[in-house]
Amino acid sequence: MLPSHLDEPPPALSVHPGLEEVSGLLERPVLPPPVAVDTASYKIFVSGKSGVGKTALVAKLAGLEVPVVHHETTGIQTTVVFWPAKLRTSDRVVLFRFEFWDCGESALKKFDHMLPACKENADAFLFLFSFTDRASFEDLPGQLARVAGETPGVIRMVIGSKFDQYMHTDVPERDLTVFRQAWELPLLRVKSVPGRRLADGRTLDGRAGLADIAHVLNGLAEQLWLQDQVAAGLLPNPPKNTPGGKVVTS
Ligand SMILES: Nc1nc2c(ncn2[C@@H]2O[C@H](COP(=O)(O)OP(=O)(O)OP(=O)(O)O)[C@@H](O)[C@H]2O)c(=O)[nH]1
Ligand SMILES: [Mg+2]
Repeated sequence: MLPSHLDEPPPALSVHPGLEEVSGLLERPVLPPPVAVDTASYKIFVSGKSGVGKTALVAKLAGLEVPVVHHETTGIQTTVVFWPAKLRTSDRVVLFRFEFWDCGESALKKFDHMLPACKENADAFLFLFSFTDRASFEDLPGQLARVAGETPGVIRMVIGSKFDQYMHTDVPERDLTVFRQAWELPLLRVKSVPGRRLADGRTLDGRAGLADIAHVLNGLAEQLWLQDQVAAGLLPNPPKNTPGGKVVTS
């Protein structure tokens, strides 16, 4: 099954939303015994202005409660999310292990060692802006230069948060079009709002939560897998600035 947000299938990868597990650092989800699983681990740095929704997004990706009040993240917070995907070329299942690095913006500014620590050995950068904060959108080129300027090989994805507030947006579609044409980066939209509850009124409805975030984890898995295939010489290099050779939107 192909993710519905793709215009065309990525080579060699088919992602199955609906199988994700939230696990602690020392565990990993158990899949049925006949399924041979390889684990592919990646470090992902989540970058963006204070209040754009970095912590909320990571919580949402991990299937956890989303903080509704803004509490500045006081240092670096890491969260591990497992995401299984089945390769199209074989029946092999790859268990993607994403380690998200979320650092509060004020801590990043205050302590010089934070940014290098977050960037070190990162496989992907997520650049967040908020649809309700024009300055966070205008800050993107600066962020891209600061964070990814010296490491052009690292996957870069742009994420517009607070998409549920689109009616009140400060970032109209035409600006996104201009940005996409200039940067040719994958651009996704998210709404990190508290998820639907089950009948008991308390427990989060995991299936509904998945529908909100599957496109982000699928997009990441595709970009990272593609990069690994290129690095291993199994696929030709995509054109400059376009991991995957095209822009993915959702
Ligand atoms: N409506 C809505 N609110 C959101 C969304 N994402 C985040 N928020 C809210 O925005 C506020 C700030 O979100 P955080 O995730 O704490 O922001 P942050 O980027 O981690 O900020 P720092 O840790 O200070 O760098 C919180 O009140 C969140 O509930 C979203 O997609 N929609
Ligand atoms: Mg935070």
